[in-house]
Amino acid sequence: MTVTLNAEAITRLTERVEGAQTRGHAIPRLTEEYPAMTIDDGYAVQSALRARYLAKGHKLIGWKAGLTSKAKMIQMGVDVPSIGFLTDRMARPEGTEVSVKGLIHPRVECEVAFVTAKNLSGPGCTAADVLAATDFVLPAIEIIDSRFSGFKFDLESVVADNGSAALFVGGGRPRRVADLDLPTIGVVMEKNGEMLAFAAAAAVLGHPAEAVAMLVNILHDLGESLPAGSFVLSGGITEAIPVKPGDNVIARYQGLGSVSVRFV
Ligand code: 0L1
Ligand code: MG
Repeated sequence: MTVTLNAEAITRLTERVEGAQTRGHAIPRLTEEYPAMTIDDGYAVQSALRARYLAKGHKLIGWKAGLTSKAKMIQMGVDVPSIGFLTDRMARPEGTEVSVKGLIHPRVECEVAFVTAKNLSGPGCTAADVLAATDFVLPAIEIIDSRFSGFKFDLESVVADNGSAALFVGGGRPRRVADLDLPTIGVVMEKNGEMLAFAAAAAVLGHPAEAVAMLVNILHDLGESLPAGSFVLSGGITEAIPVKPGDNVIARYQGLGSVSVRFV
């Protein structure tokens, strides 16, 4: 870990990001004030943010891998994946209306979610370790919302903003990984009846379990591990699609069913 910011700067940035997340207002990239900020500084802010939410009673339920497909990396102009934490307050039930009130410029991503049955820890966690520790997988829609103006950011800032995590919806048909050829699963994203994106799950680092292994290894660098019973979003399979109130989104997963969300 190469944390260069002092404790005071980390606290200031954490309060700034928390304010933007909870009040739903856009802020400039953190690197505008701290141009020498490192990715580890971003994770130091993210960890402090997590501690603040947990102290307020939010429950940590899992983690998300972000920027794990070439489509996403190209869309956002970065070349390294990231991770962020997920809490109970971010979960929304499938088939209900999801309010975008309080979000700045939400976008949706279709992802494979993993639910783990065994603890996983790094270093050296592999996709095979992840598959052996997985209870089941299910389709999910992640609703991301960068708190940076114009959805323009750098990796340092987006890591501090918890990888743009906002809300997520799991659904479809949970399946055991042994019964699936996960990388070949096709996913189609429709908005208001129009097909906007499609890809195979292999778009996520060749295999979504690779993204979960990457996440476990980053957790190790942060002094953390992934406990059994965690819910993990493995990363957007296609690029992210903007949404607004009135939009209906459906993500159809071959062999895993579909997840739908109506935004209000
Ligand atoms: O889940 C994601 O891939 C989002 C990572 C952060 C970048 C973004 O906001 O698009
Ligand atoms: Mg995502």
